[in-house]
Amino acid sequence: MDKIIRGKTAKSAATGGKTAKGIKHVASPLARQTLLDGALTGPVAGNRPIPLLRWLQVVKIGGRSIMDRGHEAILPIVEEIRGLLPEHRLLILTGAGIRARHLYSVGLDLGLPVGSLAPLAASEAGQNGHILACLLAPEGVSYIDHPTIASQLAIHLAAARAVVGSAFPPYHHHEFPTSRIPSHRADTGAFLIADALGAAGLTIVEDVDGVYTTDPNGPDGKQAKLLRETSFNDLAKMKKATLPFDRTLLEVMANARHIARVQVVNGLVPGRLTSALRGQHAGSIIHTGAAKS
Ligand code: GWN
Ligand code: ATP
Repeated sequence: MDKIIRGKTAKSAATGGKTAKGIKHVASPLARQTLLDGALTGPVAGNRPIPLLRWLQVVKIGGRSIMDRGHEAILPIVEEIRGLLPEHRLLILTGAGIRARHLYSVGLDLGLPVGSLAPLAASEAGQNGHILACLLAPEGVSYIDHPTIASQLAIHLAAARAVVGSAFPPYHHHEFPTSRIPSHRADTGAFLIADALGAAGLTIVEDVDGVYTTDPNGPDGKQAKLLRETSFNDLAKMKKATLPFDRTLLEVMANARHIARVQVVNGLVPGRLTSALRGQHAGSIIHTGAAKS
């Protein structure tokens, strides 16, 4: 007997009830269902998606913490990335840094809405990516734009061991209006793309040894304790504490499908990024919501 779905048989619900000969019906378990009822969509849409690029390592390079420091910080990390290329295939994503902070202050002073500020700041992340890609060009590394990351990443990584892109998500005028400063910035963007691709991992490169109980460079820095291992949940409970990444990263971590842990490492200390990509504990490991599934 056919299964009953809201008073109809499964067969008639899927076909819209039409049975006339010669009409080709496309059966779909979501046909004629509301997409708003999790109990109905869950069995169809709740499964873990296939990982598209499970061999990919995503590395986010801090805009303010690394790129803004110029050659003293950039050249050693470029050298370290060169050494990593034979071992890993990398999507290197850059943050926006100080130029975006300046843009925010000018834009906010003029009253620009958040959806106008988001692409302005994002373009600074792209510029940092172009800089990094130029330095890695001898190794065959190029900057690739957002649409290319979306649709042609695999072919580019078949031609080169790594590519560079902007870590900002392309939300633009769709940015959430919760804050006047775009809330989904480079760390959130790097996580979203890494999780969407089913990458092997995400490493966030900063200028501190990891996530501390409080900003180690802030007024209470002396009390700051390094959290070598923590979770998105525990960090979300630290409501007053600042973090070395966008707070929305914690929200997207909660709903992660693939990336079970993120490691935050100090890019000013040679070897930390290499250790992290080799699976070693080199900074702060943050467990995400995907860890339990
Ligand atoms: O310009 O450096 O991509 O990869 O968010 O949008 O503001 O754009 O508005 O493919 O689409 O400035 O032009 O710029 O950084 O984001 O890119 O060089 O439409 O390759 O044209 O999603 O790079 O840029 O800034 O990333 O983060 O032309 Mo740039 Mo960014 Mo390039 Mo991209 Mo935005 Mo495109 Mo886009 Mo816009
Ligand atoms: P972007 O890529 O967005 O330009 P970034 O990731 O390079 O930025 P910041 O956003 O400035 O850099 O984050 C790194 C800084 O965060 C550190 O230098 C540190 O002073 C600060 N910070 C704030 N709270 C913490 C915390 N709880 N633990 C560690 N660092 C913290």
